[in-house]
Amino acid sequence: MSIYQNIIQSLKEHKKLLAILIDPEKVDLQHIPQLVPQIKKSPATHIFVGGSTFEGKNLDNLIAGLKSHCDLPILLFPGGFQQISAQADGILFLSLLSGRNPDYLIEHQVKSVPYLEQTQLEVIPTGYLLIESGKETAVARVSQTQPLSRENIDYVCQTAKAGEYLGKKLIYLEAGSGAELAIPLEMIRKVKATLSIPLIVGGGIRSKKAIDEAFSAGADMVVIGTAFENDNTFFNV
Ligand code: 1GP
Repeated sequence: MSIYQNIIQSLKEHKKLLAILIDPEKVDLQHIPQLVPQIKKSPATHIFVGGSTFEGKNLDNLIAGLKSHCDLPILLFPGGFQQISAQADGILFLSLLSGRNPDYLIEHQVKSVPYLEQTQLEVIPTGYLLIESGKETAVARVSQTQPLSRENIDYVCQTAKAGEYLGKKLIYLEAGSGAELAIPLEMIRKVKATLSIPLIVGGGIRSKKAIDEAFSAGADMVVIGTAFENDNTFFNV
């Protein structure tokens, strides 16, 4: 079964999904043997690998290291076309629908095709929506786009639905890594009600309570990066 079919199947069975995000700029290869047991002890169902500013160096080795110790599906979560590795299982093929920068709507995607064609990666079209979260985030800085307003939930719903109509298979509501404010629960609720495809929520979620609240509001998958990065035992206590 493909990774995407598995996600759909989990949702049918009312199972919630949790991805741990590994930023290759912050994890070195020697650290993997200590990191993986903590991932295995956690409730994670997926591993995402990527970052806004990473240039792709050592990505193959990092993913091969993760794979040799752990059998969770590994999905690339690329900040740019350089972040492609045949070692992963799939790729969230992101299009930054909240922004109006053609580079992140289509240019990186076009540039990535020759690299993707060298791999067997499962490509999952994903509408990526950056939402205002307090201070400027790395995604906004690197993509040179404005996040969508936290207040205008109707417009966020409209953007998410446009993504679904464009054929995206997932919608990702992103507050940004280390965001001051996570995605508002009311926004999760309304976007979920609008969509008939799975909803991923991430950015600024730093407690188990916040994870549960995001799930209860309607997130099908929650992404945890910084909280696990700062404390690898985050899920165990
Ligand atoms: C960032 O949504 C992810 O792209 C995770 O964010 O690092 O704040 O958990 P955090």
